[in-house]
Amino acid sequence: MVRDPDRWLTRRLRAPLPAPPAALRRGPLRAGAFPSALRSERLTSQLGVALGVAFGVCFLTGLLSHLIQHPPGWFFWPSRPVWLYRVTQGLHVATGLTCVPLLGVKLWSVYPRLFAWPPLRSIAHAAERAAVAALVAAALFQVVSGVLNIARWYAPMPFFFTTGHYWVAWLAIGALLVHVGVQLPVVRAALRRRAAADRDRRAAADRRRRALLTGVAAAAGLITLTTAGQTVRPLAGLGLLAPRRPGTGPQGLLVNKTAAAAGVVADPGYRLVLAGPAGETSLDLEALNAMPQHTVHLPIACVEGWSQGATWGGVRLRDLVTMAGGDPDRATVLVESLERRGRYRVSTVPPEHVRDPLTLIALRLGREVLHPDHGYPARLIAPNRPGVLQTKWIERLTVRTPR
Ligand SMILES: Nc1nc2c(c(=O)[nH]1)N[C@H]1C(S)=C(S)[C@@H](COP(=O)(O)O)O[C@H]1N2
Ligand SMILES: [Mo]
Repeated sequence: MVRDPDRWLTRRLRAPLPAPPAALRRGPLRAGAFPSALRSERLTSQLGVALGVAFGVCFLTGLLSHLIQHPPGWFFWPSRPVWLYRVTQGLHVATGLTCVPLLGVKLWSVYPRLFAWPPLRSIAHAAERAAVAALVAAALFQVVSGVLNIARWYAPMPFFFTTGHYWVAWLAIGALLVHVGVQLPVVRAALRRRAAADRDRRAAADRRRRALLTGVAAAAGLITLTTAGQTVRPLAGLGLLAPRRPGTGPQGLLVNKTAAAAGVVADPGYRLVLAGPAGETSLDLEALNAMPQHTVHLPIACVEGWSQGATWGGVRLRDLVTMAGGDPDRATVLVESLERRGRYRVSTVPPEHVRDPLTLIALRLGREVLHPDHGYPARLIAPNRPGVLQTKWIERLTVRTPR
């Protein structure tokens, strides 16, 4: 009978495993195969803290974006301030891209451990290594898939980006929390340590470590700047991992999907179908233009990190809800596009956005009629809403008022 199962298990897990034959100890497995004095627990710890912060912010802002696009019953996302999503999603993409150099150097600082000898000291050691492997794989997956998505290069991804990126984020954050739990004592000791011995050698190594960290910070800063360049015009000339240039595209505004790509062609007989408690009607462009017109200045804030403000003109969604016999303060509106296929042809506008007087069915950009690529004849533009939910080429609005 086992007296103390806890200690028994610990002893079992920590019991040394037989070492593999020493003859296998060649190449990178040799003792002293990685002589760089630049690698240290201190460097790895500092990079780890920076990476942890960037990853944490990236995870939270990403989760927020996911919740806005797939809101569960308890979730509430306000329509004001109008720029909030622009900021949170900009942060998501910027912190994600910052992880590229941080992760690269951090992996460089620890990869000799891949060749630790013996490879598996005990069952506990094997479990630790497996957990680190899962973390590294998940983190690399997130960074690589995110960069590919920004570049809109889907060929290397044999899965739907959003779903893969979302679920692996949970894997990564779980593995990260375990990793932090295991490494926290090591990190704290490494960050505090100031051994008196070997002062000169340490000073030289410290200088090089600082130079390396400065390089990493500069790379991270440059990437962040160029990401911000997707939103902040004066920085738009730069562009590293962030390929979009604000101000380009028809009517000076970026386009994610063109009318041609969506298979939408202008139809002179266009009518907007409006369905609600009062039944179904349809409005042609003349009727829409005869309604009270409003002008708003609102950004398109794409999930991929670019955003750009523009002046839109058109009809308030709440006026259309009233016309359909719905309650403009409580109704939800289903928006459907003329686009026949495509994941973003339908979106739901929740009550707080329907209610907001800034939410328009836009007919104009500036003083001009919408360009086909911006959603002609009519598109949705609402405050503080992800670009992917700003449905273009609207064919039908269905008003639903709760009982
Ligand atoms: N019907 C439809 N609407 C759509 C899309 C789409 O693919 N189909 N793309 C969305 C995305 S991802 C963005 S960022 C915005 C971009 O609007 P813009 O092209 O006018 O800048 O439109 C949104 N509206
Ligand atoms: Mo987008």
